Amino acid sequence: MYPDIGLFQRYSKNPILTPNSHNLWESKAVFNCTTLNHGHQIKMLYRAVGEYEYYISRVGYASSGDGYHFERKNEPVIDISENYEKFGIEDPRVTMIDNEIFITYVVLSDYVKNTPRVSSALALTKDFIEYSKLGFISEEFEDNKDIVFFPQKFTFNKNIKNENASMYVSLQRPSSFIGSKYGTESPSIWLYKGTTFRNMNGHLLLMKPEQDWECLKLGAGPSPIKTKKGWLIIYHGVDQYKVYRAGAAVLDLNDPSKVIAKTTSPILEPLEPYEKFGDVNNVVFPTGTAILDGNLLLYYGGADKVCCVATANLDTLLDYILDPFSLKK
Ligand code: BMA
Repeated sequence: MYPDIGLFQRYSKNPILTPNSHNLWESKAVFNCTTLNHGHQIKMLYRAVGEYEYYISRVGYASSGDGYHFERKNEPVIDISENYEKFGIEDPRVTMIDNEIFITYVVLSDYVKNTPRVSSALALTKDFIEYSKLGFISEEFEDNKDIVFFPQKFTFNKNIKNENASMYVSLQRPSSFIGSKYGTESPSIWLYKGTTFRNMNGHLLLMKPEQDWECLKLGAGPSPIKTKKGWLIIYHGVDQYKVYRAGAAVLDLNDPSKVIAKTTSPILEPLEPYEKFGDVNNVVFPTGTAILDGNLLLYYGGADKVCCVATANLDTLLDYILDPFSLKK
């Protein structure tokens, strides 16, 4: 347990979503929720499990007018329809790029010797009603999870005057990029660039585990948030006992391959019963954000069972990441 730095206030009525026994598909667990907000209107996608025999996940939808009270749809909105996702659709992440809503998610295509073959896929929507599935965005069976896109394209070399110079940028967690050749001994967060989202071949190591609480692996959480001080990144770190905590970093606004600062202590860790006890104990898994009236609402899965929210003042959070002593000043 780390000293509570008091940055985030958990919502007193957490969890905000719990399993719904009336709908089989979401009767056992609802967690790892991702969000998009326009003012106080918040759209949410969440991972749902309805049985433990195969532990197959689907994606449900909920919406809110205040960030805390959500109304859910009775049917999953992204259900299993393709062969490559037949053992589940997990951990969606939403981002809006040029008026198109990108949804990345993890797909389980098969099991080999009880181990799932995992990749990441992409779906697009304009309205959270119709969704089109675009297939894999990682190598097939690459075990590349936690893919989130930046909400805008970047022009890295301003001298190149062609429209292809504008690039999609994403954070990814390719589990096989480890060893001396890769510069990291544990699965880490890599920054990928590409002129199309299917062709993101340019990659570099962005953040690797540095602290005990993140020593096993790191993975990006919600889509990066553009702020005056840089791109705000919230990620999960896993320790040797498989406790999941949230950390944060700030990246350069024009060149997100530059890490300006990264927290040494977690910003949120499992402390409440709904974070400590569930289908997987001791998990805080951040996947969504909303900015309301200068506050950052952080949505996260608690113990792979429920959806929760905690709030921090955005400026205080940024100041803390850039200078951890700012809280005490
Ligand atoms: C990760 C993902 C998440 C899950 C977490 C903790 O690998 O599977 O969906 O919340 O583990 O179990």
